Amino acid sequence: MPQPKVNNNQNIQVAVRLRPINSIERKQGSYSVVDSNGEKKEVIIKEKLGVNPSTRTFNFDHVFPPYSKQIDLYKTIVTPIIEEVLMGYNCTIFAYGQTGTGKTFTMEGERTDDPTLTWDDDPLSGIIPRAMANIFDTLQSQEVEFSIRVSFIELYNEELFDLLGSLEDTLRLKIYEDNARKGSVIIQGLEEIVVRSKEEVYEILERGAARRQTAATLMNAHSSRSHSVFSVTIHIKENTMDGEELLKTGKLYLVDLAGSENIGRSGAVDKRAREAGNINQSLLTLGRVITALVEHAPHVPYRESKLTRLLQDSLGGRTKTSIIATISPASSCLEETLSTLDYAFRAKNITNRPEINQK
Ligand code: ADP
Ligand code: ZZD
Repeated sequence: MPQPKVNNNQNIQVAVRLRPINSIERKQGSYSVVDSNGEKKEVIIKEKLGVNPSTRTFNFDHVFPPYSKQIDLYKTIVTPIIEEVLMGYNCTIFAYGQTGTGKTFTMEGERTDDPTLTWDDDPLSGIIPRAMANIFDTLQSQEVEFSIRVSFIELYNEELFDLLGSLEDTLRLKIYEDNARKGSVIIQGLEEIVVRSKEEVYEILERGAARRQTAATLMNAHSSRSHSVFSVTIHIKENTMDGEELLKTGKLYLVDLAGSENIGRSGAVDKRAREAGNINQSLLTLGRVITALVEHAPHVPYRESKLTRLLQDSLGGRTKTSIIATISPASSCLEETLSTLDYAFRAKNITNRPEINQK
């Protein structure tokens, strides 16, 4: 008899992180128009001030107020995701928001200017280094065989660059459909680095960050227009109680998206940006894919950009997906903040059907 299918559908989880107002914004006469309540998971926007004030409240799966620490965001959002990756799920975390709101601060973090601090106890380190340390610490404490590979790519102007590849290569990569696995792609020539211990992590990250810096200078590229995708693939061989071998594969994508400032509230490209030729095909297509999924449209335009081809499975597929939307409290950013919140709120309606990769 056919088994009744268990419902393992899961919506995309959406968190919002509000950064502190900074001295530049203060100096320019900006004031805070955003309040947040971490406990109630609310973001409150003061749309109109003065005698007739009005506010708008948005609810999310998690809300991180201005002085939330990197470790708190990590524990709340990422720790459970690492457990799922180690169970054999594919998981993706996107950072979405206007340039300058903290996407890179959240995904990568920064180094504290204190030579006595090592990378793995730097309070400013972000999701990528913490996830790598967390994965090694967890697996090394278990009696399992495992291997870990990472890749780090940058997508700029619909071209892929390998941030961990050998320097002689031109570094431009091509994507192909993977005929063996529907909805996934193969990036030809992509360097996947085997990481054998926690001690090897930092020099790999350093190499990626340095390479990106070089690429930005060479191409005159603004990092605000590029997407970066860090991936970790984990293979685990486990012996079950009854002496069987269990092979699990988990994959984690950590995606720092291009600045969302040219995408209007309707999801269309802002007219000025279009005229200036600043159309980010991948970011635009991501918005269209989200719209199609939310509206249950018959056709989802995954194939219209590199980013959505690469991350197709994270959007309506079998991956567990989370979005961290980053916003500024400044009055000067109000329009963009509302646009980011609308976008993020809509994405909560996307359902994925996560499946474990296990043999
Ligand atoms: P984005 O990647 O969105 O363009 P960044 O991560 O580069 O933004 O952040 C812009 C600036 O704001 C940086 O100087 C960063 O240190 C600071 N910043 C961002 N988020 C926070 C935060 N939550 N707390 C403190 N400083 C932050
Ligand atoms: N956000 C910094 C890198 C940048 O834009 O260059 S911070 C983290 C993830 C991926 C790559 C680099 C890092 C980063 C770092 C900084 C300097 C040298 C190597 C790595 C970092 C920050 C804190 C802890 C570990 C790594």
